[in-house]
Amino acid sequence: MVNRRMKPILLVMAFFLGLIAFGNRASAAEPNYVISTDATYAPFDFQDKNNQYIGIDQDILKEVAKRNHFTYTLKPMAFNSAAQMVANGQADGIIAGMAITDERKQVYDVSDPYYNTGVAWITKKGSKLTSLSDLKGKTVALKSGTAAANYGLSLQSKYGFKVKYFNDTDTMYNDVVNGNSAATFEDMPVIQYAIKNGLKLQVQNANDLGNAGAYGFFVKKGQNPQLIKAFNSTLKEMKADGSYQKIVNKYLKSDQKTFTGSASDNDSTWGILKSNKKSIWNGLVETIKLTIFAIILASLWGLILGVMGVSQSKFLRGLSTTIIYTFRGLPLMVLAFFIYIGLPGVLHTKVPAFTAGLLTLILNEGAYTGAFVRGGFEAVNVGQMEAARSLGLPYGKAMAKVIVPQGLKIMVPSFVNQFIITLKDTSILSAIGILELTQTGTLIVARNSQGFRVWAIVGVIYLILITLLTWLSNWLEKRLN
Ligand code: ASN
Repeated sequence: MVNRRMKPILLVMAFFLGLIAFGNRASAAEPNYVISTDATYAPFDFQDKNNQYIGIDQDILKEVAKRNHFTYTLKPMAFNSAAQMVANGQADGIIAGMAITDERKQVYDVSDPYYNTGVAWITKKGSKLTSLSDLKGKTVALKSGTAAANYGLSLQSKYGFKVKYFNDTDTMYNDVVNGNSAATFEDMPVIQYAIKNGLKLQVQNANDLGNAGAYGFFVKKGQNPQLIKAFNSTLKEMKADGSYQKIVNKYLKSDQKTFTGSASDNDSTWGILKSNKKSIWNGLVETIKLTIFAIILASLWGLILGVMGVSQSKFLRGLSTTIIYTFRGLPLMVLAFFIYIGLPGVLHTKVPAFTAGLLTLILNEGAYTGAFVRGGFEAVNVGQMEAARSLGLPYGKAMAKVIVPQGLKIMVPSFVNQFIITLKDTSILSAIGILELTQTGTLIVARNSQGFRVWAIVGVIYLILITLLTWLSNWLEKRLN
């Protein structure tokens, strides 16, 4: 029975794995590079309402690619992960409002500077804190892995503040706006832009910025020197022919709040939904895709682990227990980072984010599934196996014909539960830059600062999805019984 049912599932599985493997191939005509970026770093790197990445960095990068005849695949994510992607060889280069520092020069090769920056310390608008010494005992919000965070940390012991880390600039800003953190450190051009677009924060050291420096385009040390050369020569040309200035003016001189800020979205929930429908739809599709693949493949993997767990072989039982123990014990995000950011550095291969995310889900959800499948088989009365064997059925046949069908029935509620958990767990994969629903929400909030409404919308969509999934599972459950 299982075999007959498994055949089409295996075929579908093979087809989709093929799609994943080949879907990311670029055309052979022009070289294709993987470039990572910070997903929410206006005015340098952010998304417009049509899901397109825009900003000073993005416009320059587009021009560099065009003039040097290459294409690129953009990987937008949290800055810290984006930088690690390059350090580990997962990405060929990074443009992310990334400051040129001596430490970074040890790990990366860097282009000529293209934009001046310096670190500001920032409080809520109208705050009574005006000197760094006022921060004693207070909490300061920092963004992981950034030059601004390092600058903040260098002042920590002198001024006696506590620190708290965030992955993206907007969540960090919000922590200060909401009064959870007293201050934050961020690059001047970035905070200036946010304030201009209505964020209720205030720079305290406008005339005395920390670590004055400049942004550059980075590649891993010793690799892709042609990209640095291309960037530098195009930057020079663009400065000479005025196109560089035009890009800067496009984002900084416009008086309208065209590119970010709540003014560009109608502030109502309906308005937000309407003006972001395309990106929300794309995020939803990605979440559904991940969930479906993960549910099918993790269930199969879990079944295999479960069958191994009750097999006659001590070795297989031990192997199953070890795999379940390991992958149930690892937090999902750690596993995702390990597969996406850690492994490629050692294996010298690039793993597409979707594949890494899917593999993470299969290993994690599969381990949970394996545990309850094993339990389900064990729950089928031992007498059943003995009876089947005494009727002359070999072990394999007895399993397939007697134990598995009964065990599966016991497991159905656990499967349904696991499907729902899998759907919710896809949101954790936003951390490796998969543009699913949660990451889509992050990007929209980065643009319109409407955290309450956007997260309410995203939450309701998840609830609808879970309701549909539950209905579907219940329907399947009835059919199986
Ligand atoms: N400005 C940051 C840095 O240089 C990068 C970023 O947050 N996108 O570290």
